[in-house]
Amino acid sequence: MTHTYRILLTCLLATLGMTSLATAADRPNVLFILTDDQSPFDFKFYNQDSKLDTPVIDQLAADGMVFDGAYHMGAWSGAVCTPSRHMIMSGRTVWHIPSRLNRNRNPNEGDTALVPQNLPDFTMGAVFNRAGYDTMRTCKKGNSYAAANKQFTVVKDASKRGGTDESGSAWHGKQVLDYLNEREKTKDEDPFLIYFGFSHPHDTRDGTPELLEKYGSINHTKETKLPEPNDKQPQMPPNWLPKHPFQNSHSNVRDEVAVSGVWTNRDEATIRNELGREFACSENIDIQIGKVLDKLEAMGELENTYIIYTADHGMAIGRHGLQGKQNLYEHTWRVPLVVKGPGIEPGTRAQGNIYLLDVLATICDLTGVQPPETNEGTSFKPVLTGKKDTVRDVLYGVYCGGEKPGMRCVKKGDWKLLKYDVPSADVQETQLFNLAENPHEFLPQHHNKNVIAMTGVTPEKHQTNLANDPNFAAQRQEMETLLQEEMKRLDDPFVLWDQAK
Ligand SMILES: [Ca+2]
Ligand SMILES: [Ca+2]
Repeated sequence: MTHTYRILLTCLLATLGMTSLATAADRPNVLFILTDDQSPFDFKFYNQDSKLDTPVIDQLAADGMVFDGAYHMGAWSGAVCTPSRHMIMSGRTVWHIPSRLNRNRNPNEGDTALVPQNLPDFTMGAVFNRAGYDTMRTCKKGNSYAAANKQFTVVKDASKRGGTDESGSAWHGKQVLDYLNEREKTKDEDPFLIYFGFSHPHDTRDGTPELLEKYGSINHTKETKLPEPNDKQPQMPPNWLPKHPFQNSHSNVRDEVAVSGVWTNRDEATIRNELGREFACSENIDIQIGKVLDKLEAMGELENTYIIYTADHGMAIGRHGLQGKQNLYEHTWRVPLVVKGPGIEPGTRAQGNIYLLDVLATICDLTGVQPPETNEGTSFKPVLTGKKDTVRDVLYGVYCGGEKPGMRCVKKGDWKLLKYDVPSADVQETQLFNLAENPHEFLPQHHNKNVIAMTGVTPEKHQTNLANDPNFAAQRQEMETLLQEEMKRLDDPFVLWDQAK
C-alpha cells in the first residue's frame, strides 16, 4: 500500500465514520447492476401508477438514494447500448470514445487526442485490478465494449433473453452467486467489484410463464394473435401516440419496425402486451438481484458494499409513437438510478444531473481508488453524502445513429430544448418543454381527442411544445445558445441547420 493511497483511504474511512484500521478487508465492495433498455418510468419510485412490482429494487431505494436526473449522454450508433457501455467503462464523453467493430463509427475516432488508443487499460476493470480489487462481470455479449470487458479478472458474458432460468436473467444471477460461493469457500477477503449486468428487459422480452400470467401478457411471435387488453396489463403510457409526428432521423431503425411482438404496430393490444412482457422481464431481474443481496448479507458483506442500480438507457414502448431507444425524450434519455451503501442516508432523493459516465469517477471516489487520467466523468459522491443536490447545471444529449446530424437536446433546470435535423426528409424541428409543467413532454398531437380517448389523459393547454410560443422566445434563445456551447465543448462534429458554422 503506497503512502498516498493510505492517506486517501484514511480520509475516506474518516468521511464514512469508520474507525477501524485501514486494512484491505475494510475497503468497500462495489456491486454495479446494469439492465439493458429500461425506462425509469417503469418503476413505482418514479411513477406511482406503474404496475411493475420490484420489491428488491424498491427496498434498495428505501435504504439508499434515488436520482431524478440520471442520463446517458447519447449515441452516434443505432445500437445505443454500444456508446453507453463505452462511456460507463471509460468515464469518457460520447464523442471521445471508440466505436465497435468499425461499424457506426464515432467520426472523431481517428483523432488520438480525443479518443486515446490505449483506453482499455484505463477502463473500470483494469483500474480496479490495479487498485487491488477482485473484479468479476457477467452481462450480455453483443453491442458492448469488448476490450474493456475482458479487463475484468472473471468474465461470464452471454446474451440471455429467454423465458427459463438457463436462458434468461437467472443465468446472470447464478454467475454472481457462483462467484460469491467460490470466494466464501476460499476465504477470499480482498474487496470486490462485481459488474452484474443483465440481457433483459431488452427485446426479445420473453418472460417466464408465471410472470407473463401476472402481467396478462404472452410471448408474442405472430402479428395477429394477441390477448385482448386486460386489467392485469400495464396501462397505456400517458404520452402514447399512434405514430411519431415527423421523421426523427431514424424512423426505419430495427427497434422501430422489426422488434418481435411489436413491429410497426402501436395499437393498444400490442403496446400493453409488450409492456407486460417488459414488466415480466423486469420483475424477474428483481428476483435475481434479491438472491445476490441475500447471499451478500449471509456472507456479512452487504453493509460494506456500494450497490448501484441503473440501465444503459431508457426505452419508449409506445410513448410518443416510438418503440425503441433511438430518441431523446425523457423516457429514453433518462435512466433509473438507485445507490445504496455506507454513508448514504436511507430514503433520500436527489436531482443529481449525472451521466452514466460519472459512475467510474464515483466508485473510485467511494473506494479511495485513483481515477484514471483518461476519465472525464465527475464524481457524484458529494450528492450521495448529501453535500450537494447536483454535480452540473447543464445536460447534453445526442442521437446521431441514423441520418445526420440527427437529434440533439440540452436541459437546464426545468427547461429542455430538443432539435431534429434530417436533411433528406426536410425536417428541421425544434421542441421546447418545461418539464416541471409538462413532465410527459406532451406535443400538440397529445391533445387530439382520439389520443385522449386511448390514454385517458387530457393534457392541459400549456402542456405542449413551447418552441414557437412568443412568450418563451427568450427562454428558447438561451437554450439554443447553451446547446451550441455544449456541442462545441464536447467536440460534437456536427452543426445544426440554424446554428452558426
Ligand atoms: Ca441497451
Ligand atoms: Ca482475491
